[in-house]
Amino acid sequence: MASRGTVKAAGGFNASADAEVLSKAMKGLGTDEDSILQLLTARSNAQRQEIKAAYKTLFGKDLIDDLKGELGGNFETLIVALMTPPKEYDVTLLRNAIKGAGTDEKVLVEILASRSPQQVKEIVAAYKKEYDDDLEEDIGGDTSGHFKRLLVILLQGNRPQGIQHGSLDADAQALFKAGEVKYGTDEQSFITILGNRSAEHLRKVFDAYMKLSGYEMEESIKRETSGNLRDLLLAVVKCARSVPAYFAETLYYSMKGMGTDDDTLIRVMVTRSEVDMLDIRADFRRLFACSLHSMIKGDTGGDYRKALLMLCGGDDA
Ligand SMILES: [Ca+2]
Repeated sequence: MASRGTVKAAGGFNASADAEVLSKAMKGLGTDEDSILQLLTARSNAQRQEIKAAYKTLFGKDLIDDLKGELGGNFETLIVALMTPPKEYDVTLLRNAIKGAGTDEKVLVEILASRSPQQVKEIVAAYKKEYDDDLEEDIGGDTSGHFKRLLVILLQGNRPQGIQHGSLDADAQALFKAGEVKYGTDEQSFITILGNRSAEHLRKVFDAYMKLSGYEMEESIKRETSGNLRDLLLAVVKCARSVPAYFAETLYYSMKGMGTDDDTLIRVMVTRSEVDMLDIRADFRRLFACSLHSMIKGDTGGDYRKALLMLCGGDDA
C-alpha cells in the first residue's frame, strides 16, 4: 500500500553526513534550530534512527540527549517525538498517560481507538518488554466501569475482520434496544458490539441503525452515555467510519478556541506524518472552513510552527 504520508524517506541518504550537519547545528553558543528541523522533517523515522546511530559512532554521544540540551518547550517535545520509533512512541505516550499525575484519558482513547488490532498487540508486547509491566493491568488500575471494560476489550486486539452479513441487523437492533428504546442505557451492549466488530462491519451496522432508528450512531451515543465512556465510544465509531477524518477532527479541536492543546497537536502530527497526513488534510479541508496548514500557522509560532508546517507538507486552498 502506497504511503499517504507527507514525510518520506530521503533519496541519496547518508546518515553520517546528516549526523555531521546536526552536530554543527548544535556546536558553540546558540543553536541553528532551522537546520535541525529542516533536516529531521525531511527524513523518515527509520532514517532518523540511522542518523542517531551514526551520531553515536562519530561523536560518542546520544543525539536525543544533545537535542534535549539545546532545545526547549514545544519545539523540543516535537523533535524528540520525531526521533522516537513509532511503536516506542505509542508505548511511551501510554505509559505517561497512566503513570503521570492523574490519568490522561484522551491519550488512552486516541491510541486504543485508532490503532489496528495488530498494532495494539504489538504495543502490548512492547510495553511489557520496555517496562516489565502489563499494560492491561496498568490501564485497569487507573480507569473504571464501562470505560475500563471497553479499553480492555480493545487491548485484546481481537476484532474479527470482514463483515458478518448475518448479524448486521441484529447488531443494529441490539444497539437500538440498548439505548434509545430503553429507559436508561445498557452500556454493556454498546461496548461489546462496538468493541468486537471490524470497521467495515460497523459501517454497515451504522447504516442499518440509521434506517431502523432515524438516528446517526453518534447522536445516540451522545444522548445515552457520558464522560470518558462517551468519548471512547465516539472515537471508536469515528475511527470505524474514517481514521483520517477522526484525526482531522482531533487536530481541529486541539487548536480551536483559546489556547492550543500542544500535546495533542504534536502527537497527531508526528504519528500520522508517515501514515495518512495527506488524507487527514483532505478531510480537514472538507470538514472545516480552513486548511490544516492555515490553522497551524495561526495557532503556533517560531521554529515549532515551521516544523509542524513541514510535517503538514503543504496547504490546501
Ligand atoms: Ca435510553
